Amino acid sequence: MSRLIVISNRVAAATGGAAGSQGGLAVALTAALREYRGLWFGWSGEVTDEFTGQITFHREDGVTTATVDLEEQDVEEYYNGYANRTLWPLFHYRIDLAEYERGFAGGYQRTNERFAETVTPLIEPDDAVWVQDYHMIPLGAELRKRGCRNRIGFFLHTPWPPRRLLLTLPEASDLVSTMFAYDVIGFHTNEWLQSFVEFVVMECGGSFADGVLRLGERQIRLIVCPIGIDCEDFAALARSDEARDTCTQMRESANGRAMMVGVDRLDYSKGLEERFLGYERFLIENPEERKEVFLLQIAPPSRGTVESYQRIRSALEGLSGRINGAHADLDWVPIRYVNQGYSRGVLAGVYRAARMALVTPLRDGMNLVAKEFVAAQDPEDPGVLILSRFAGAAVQLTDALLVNPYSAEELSDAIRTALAMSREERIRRWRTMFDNIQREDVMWWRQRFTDTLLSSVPT
Ligand code: GDG
Repeated sequence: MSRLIVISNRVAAATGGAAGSQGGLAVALTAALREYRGLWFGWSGEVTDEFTGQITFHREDGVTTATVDLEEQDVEEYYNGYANRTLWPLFHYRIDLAEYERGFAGGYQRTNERFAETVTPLIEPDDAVWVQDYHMIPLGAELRKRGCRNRIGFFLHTPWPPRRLLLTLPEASDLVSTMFAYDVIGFHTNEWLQSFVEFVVMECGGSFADGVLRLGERQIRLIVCPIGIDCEDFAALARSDEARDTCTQMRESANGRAMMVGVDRLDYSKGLEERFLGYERFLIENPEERKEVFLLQIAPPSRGTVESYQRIRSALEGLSGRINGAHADLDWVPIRYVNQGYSRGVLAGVYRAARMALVTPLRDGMNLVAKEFVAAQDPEDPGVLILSRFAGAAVQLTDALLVNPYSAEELSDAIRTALAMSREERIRRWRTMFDNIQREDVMWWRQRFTDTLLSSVPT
């Protein structure tokens, strides 16, 4: 049987697979690596004076990781630059925030070449290679240049932008052409897949039929493969002592009020400002109900060295301060805005204590928080999920209250609907969503991808 080589920007530590310590993605990929053997390769997160390509191996619990340090300039141009200041905003439809710098593009290419050069000797002839995400789009082509004839798959965790937006990237066609080195490419939704197809057909002269995209001699199998969570483990975590204690503590501090919860990396794609404004609208439109609710927003900072992230952080501090200043009373504050991360057990308890979740990204590849919230609910008395139509998760979770996150009115209406929803309706909606999350969990996701990859014909 083939070994599996997973390649991603960062490598998660293999810490035994308990849902309490690892995210779902790490659980799924380490499980896959245990099954197929193989290894997980990526950046160590460390900076070195001069790139040497020296690999640090680590073996734990049946999983081998191989990491490499990068130079400061690589981190600036490849990671903080092209990945987080060019591709991330562009792929989330934010061309107003995207920075198109030749230096970033060059650094991205160079670093991908370095990754390819370093990992090539680790790849054996029968291995299947699975590259993850927008940091590493040209990696497959770089591996091919170095003689790699293995099956190589690529999975994109973000949306794929519409053709006309992608055209704002000067090197878009070249970047997309490199993707023909892959045998299989997976997207969370058909919408992202179709945008990719449209670009290749209209801009590169490719053709598409029966899930296969062709360009010249090359062909790629495209699949829709929505990522899931470790549903059973997360539901069990929500019944753990840590989660129960958190749930009790949150309910006591809510003092009979309905808690709404948001949990997001502090990122402009997550729609936090619009969420706060929608909630404020609810407070203004429903003066009799406003002191019956409060919003707990957990938003651990991310990518803090990038200016657009510093701006969103200060914008949110200003907005939450203004809303609290305008509406708070002696015994009530409308928004509890928390800028730190918590353990997954605590998060599970917070989700379970909440009457509703506000998951309202402006654009999101999938959104795992929506699924975690559903998995953590008490089946006898579940909370309501308010979910953006523009998250990939909305395709599967059609029984959420789906909203346009840009519309403060829709958000306000959805909060009112959620508060008034009968227990029967909450249970009915929750059941359908939970069944989906249980069926199409993270193991299902990686199985669907690796099955497709392993059944593809090697180059
Ligand atoms: C990308 C795509 C796609 C958050 N706060 C804490 C914490 N988290 C965890 C959540 C969840 C994860 O981080 C966030 O996942 P999302 O899917 O919501 O968003 P991204 O980070 O943007 O992920 C996204 C995903 O990749 C997978 O393909 O769904 O669309 O953008 O698991 O629980 N975890 C802990 N403490 C926190 O305070 N422990």
